[in-house]
Amino acid sequence: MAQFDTIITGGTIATASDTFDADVAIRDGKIVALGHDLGAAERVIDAKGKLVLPGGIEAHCHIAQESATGGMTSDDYRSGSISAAFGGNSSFVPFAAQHRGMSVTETLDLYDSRAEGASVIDYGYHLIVADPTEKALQDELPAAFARGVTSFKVFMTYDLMKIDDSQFLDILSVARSHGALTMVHAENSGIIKWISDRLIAGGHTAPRYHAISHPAAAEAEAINRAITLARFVDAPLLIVHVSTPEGAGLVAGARLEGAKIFGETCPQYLFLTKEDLDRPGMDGAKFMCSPPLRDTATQDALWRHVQAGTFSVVSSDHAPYRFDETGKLANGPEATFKQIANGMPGIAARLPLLFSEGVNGGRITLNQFVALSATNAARIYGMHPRKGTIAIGSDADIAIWDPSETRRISVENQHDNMDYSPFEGREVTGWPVTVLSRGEAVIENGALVAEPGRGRFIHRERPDFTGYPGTQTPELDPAWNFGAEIN
Ligand code: DUC
Ligand code: ZN
Ligand code: ZN
Repeated sequence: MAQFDTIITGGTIATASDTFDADVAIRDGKIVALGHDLGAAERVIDAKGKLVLPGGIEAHCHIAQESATGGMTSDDYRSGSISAAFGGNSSFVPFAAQHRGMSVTETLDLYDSRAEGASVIDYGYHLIVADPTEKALQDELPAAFARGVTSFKVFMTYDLMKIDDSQFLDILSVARSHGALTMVHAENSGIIKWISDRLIAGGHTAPRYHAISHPAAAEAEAINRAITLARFVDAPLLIVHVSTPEGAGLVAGARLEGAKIFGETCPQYLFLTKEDLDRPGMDGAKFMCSPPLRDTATQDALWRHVQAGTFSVVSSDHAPYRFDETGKLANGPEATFKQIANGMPGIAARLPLLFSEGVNGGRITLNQFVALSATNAARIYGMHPRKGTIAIGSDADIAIWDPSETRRISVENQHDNMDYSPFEGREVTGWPVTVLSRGEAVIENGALVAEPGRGRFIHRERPDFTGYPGTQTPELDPAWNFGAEIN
């Protein structure tokens, strides 16, 4: 019997810190040796001229998720995971969305039933908390943490999802005491409502007004408040989908001051602009997401923050709603911008776009690409070093990239359940050709070779913040005993 199950030979390995030529030996789903002339294997994958990278971790995507108003995403765990794998990902962490009236346990059970038997890659969930009852705070969030769901997301906007500041503090405090990471959709609800009401009353209902109704000020105010609340109780916080220089600047400033504040941005804010909302008819609806697309000056500023390390992750925010009556047009062809589902697909486009414009375009190094696409997510979401790196003992979650293959992104090569791609026609150089998950091929030379259901739930651990900005002294001592005498 051969010594190894698989050896990947002749490639160039890159991790978040190093780039080197070596072979990778895999046994029982794990990386067991790195080097040259490693020995015999059942299967040899020739990676000559290719890059051998940690498989991407898609840490922000909406899969088999219904919105608070009932709309369902077009991708389930089967199609979503297949699309993710074609895009160079070997694991993903969609959301399990609690809606008001649902318990946390019920929510997680529901998503287990949606994911089990369906995914081709490993998966976890971030828990969206929309109903932080006493029972949820006392018992259910700690139970979710023990169940391997170690990140919670909250919304500061959307009437049926948003929490108020004191509820936010409750969740941050519970997360802190268990070592969980809180994530936040930070936009000021009042500003958005105030402008939207006036726009609609004035007959300004087309998709383009979506961007006007979600100004940069709404994002900046909410990010500032979210960071202030997190710092007040010394809780780590990640701001998802940062779309403005103002918001990114607040994240960068807090990090410089030593707070455990993390930021995420998404390809749509780096590659698209609000001009796309002006497309004829309702076509602009395809480009509606929240926060909205901005302008080219914003793109440049956000790239600089990517380069400077403000953002720990670049995620797709894949929120797939088809351009038909099941999705964007559910409220008819005359729907106002308030009645159109927010979000766009991009789970398979994220890494090719980031690689092409980032690495081949000279904006970031290959090692930064690995950090932004896999390693940082693994660390801050409690999966490192099992996932997100190429090291002895880690899961053999590997994407083999052809750095010089040029493709055009099209809905046809995204493999999701969508009828459009917002990145349609865009040329990219660099393409993931083979993806392994725990040593098993999921994508091989551009073809799907894995069965739905092989993906496993990732029981995530406490996030690892080593090497990130350090602790601060909070104004409120987090060990403060609410029952005790206060001096
Ligand atoms: N927020 C997200 O994170 N995704 C889609 C829409 C939204 O508002
Ligand atoms: Zn959001
Ligand atoms: Zn999202």
